[in-house]
Amino acid sequence: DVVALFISDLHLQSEMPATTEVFLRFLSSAARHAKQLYLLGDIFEYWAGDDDLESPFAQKICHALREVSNADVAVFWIAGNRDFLVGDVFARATNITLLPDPYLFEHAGKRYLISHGDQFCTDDLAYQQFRTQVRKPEWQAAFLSKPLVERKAIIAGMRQQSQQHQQKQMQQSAMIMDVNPDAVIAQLNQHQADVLIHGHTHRPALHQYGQKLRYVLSDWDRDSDQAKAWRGDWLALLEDGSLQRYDALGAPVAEKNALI
Ligand code: OKV
Ligand code: MN
Repeated sequence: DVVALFISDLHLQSEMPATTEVFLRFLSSAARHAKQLYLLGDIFEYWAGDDDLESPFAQKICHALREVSNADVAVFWIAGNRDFLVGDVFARATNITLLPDPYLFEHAGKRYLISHGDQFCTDDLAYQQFRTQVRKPEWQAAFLSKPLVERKAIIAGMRQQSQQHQQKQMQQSAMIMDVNPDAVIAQLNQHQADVLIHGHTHRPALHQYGQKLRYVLSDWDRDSDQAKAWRGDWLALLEDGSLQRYDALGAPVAEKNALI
């Protein structure tokens, strides 16, 4: 039996329907066999505010998430750096439970810490500064007081600037900086956690620090590059406390154990 499933970094947006279709299929099949489903951030490419729930795209996702919880699967959500403006209205509409980042739970005598993962990328100082600002309730209140079209224009501007910056710098991969191992170990120790599960870096792997493990989820983004090897993994927590990775087709994937 599957205790919980973990996914992240789907980067869903209406302009890129292929990934959305794969997600909807996942929600109506594999997700139903678990007691709990954890969405660990960047499910949306961006979320401008819960007043955007009326769009056909949002309605489709919202309805599909509701159907999962109607099928007796508890759905939990940790915000990513692209969908941190998901709020209580969205949570009520979808019947998901919003969790703080990081969030700790216990199963079979082990302690699991789950997170989006961007907080561990402490070497990216500019990004951490931006994160601190946009996570402030006052900043969010001011931003959400702007009209939806204006918020979308601001986000579009940021995305365009970020793309231009990447092109200029010719370092596409450097945008997603990896976690800082010291930051990871500090959090694991602080929470006395045995296992950390996170996304954000798009570098799926299993890392080991002494007795402690760090599972990194893959992204699901296929639309942006059809030639890219298909990823869309999910992690399953089993009754015995072990974690098994599955590929998009539901086949078990062996971990490449990257020892640090
Ligand atoms: C994504 C990263 C740029 C890292 C902004 C609300 C806000 C969404 C957004 C804007 C930025 C994503 C969506 C981008 C990731 C970067 C730079 C570094 C490390 C808001 C909702 F702020 F306006 F409220 N964003 N973009 N980075 O350009 O695609 O992950 S992005
Ligand atoms: Mn992210």
